[in-house]
Amino acid sequence: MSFEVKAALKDDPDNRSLVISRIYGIGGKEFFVDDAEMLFEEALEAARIGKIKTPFAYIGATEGDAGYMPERVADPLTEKATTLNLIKIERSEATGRLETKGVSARELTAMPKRIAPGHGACPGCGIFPSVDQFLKGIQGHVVILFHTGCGMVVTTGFPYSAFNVTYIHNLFQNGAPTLSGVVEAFDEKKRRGEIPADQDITFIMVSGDGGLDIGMGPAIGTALRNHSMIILEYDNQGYMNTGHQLSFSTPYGHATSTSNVGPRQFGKTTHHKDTPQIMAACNLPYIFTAVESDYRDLIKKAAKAQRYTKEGLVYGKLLSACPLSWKSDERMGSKIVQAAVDSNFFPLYEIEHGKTILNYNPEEKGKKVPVAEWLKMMGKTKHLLRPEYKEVLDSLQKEVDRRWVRLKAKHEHPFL
Ligand SMILES: Cc1ncc(C[n+]2csc(CCOP(=O)(O)OP(=O)(O)O)c2C)c(N)n1
Ligand code: SF4
Repeated sequence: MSFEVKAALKDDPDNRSLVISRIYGIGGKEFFVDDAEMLFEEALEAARIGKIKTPFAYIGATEGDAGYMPERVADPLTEKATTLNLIKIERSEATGRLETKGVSARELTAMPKRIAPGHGACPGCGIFPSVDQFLKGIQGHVVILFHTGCGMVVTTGFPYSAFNVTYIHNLFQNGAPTLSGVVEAFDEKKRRGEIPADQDITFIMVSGDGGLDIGMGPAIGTALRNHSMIILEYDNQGYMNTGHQLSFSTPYGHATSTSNVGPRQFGKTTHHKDTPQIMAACNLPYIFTAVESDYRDLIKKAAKAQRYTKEGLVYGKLLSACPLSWKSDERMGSKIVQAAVDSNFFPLYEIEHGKTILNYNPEEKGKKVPVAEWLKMMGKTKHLLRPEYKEVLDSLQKEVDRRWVRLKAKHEHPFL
């Protein structure tokens, strides 16, 4: 702002005003009345002596120790340590789809954790079990970019980081463009011979559902350019990091801090955004949904996702428990996401080269439950079971049924 002020003043060449630049509030630093008074005193002093002693400075910032080096607490993971080659992937001649073999949870415990334990997530948070399972299916070097959000905040408390691999953080509008730029730089370096041509790195962007509201446009731009990377969304149905506000993925009737329940409100007033179908419309080579309660399915999809990056962008969505906002028992996360699957709210499916495949049909397994069975497990939706909210519950059930029938039709019909 001070540049703008200076530019406006100096538009008149005879204007001799002095301008003092001060930055305050950076990094959440408080700005007090005393600080404002001090600013006025500096300005008066400059006017009195006709010059500025310090034209530019930060208020409240403490000068750091230039020689400070945080203690190294872990060695970065090597390509060798993370290449287990346990999962076999082959393209089926009959279906043209990739088939996986060898997804053994026991054997895959040998995969070193790319995200170390000991971060600051709430007990029962679904982000890390889900992302960790996903990473078990990914071989070799990875570069991970996290959008802002709980997943990023709880892993990166200065001066430490929970990442044992190369990690980038960027904001919602910039995550997908940043990582796609890194992918391009990597390819260019290979082309120039600065990196061995056979070197592989898998590039993964992790975002919350809020990050894929605010960052939807850039994610679609990345789909248009079809960069070789994975966009992995953990959907906890709200903007948790900033205080549990609703996102577009928050389902109809669910209570959040901005979709309340009371005499005039019944929770969120619109149905949830169907992000996998948006990404499907972008014609990506591979799209999937998964949950931690079906870890075998999740890991298998990770292995396929890695293989499909050879053809371009992959998008995957994980439904991820948030006991704090869902107002649920922290031990129940896995059961709640499974109930979301069994009620057909969150169907497990993949889309390979435009063909939709349902991976699990609760109706055929005799596991199908009404959405109410899922909703009763969370405090944020318990009101929907009361008679006065019957219309809201019915509307959610109807929408879930409608989307399920449409998905089943896509599964069954070769042209849908
Ligand atoms: C452009 C922009 N708008 C708003 C914010 C503030 N902000 C930080 S985290 C966050 C919520 C992120 O929600 P989500 O992506 O769902 O992740 P979660 O916190 O649920 O893990 C918001 C709105 C921001 N950092 N940048
Ligand atoms: S608020 Fe929710 S998403 Fe955030 S760390 Fe806690 S449980 Fe995880």
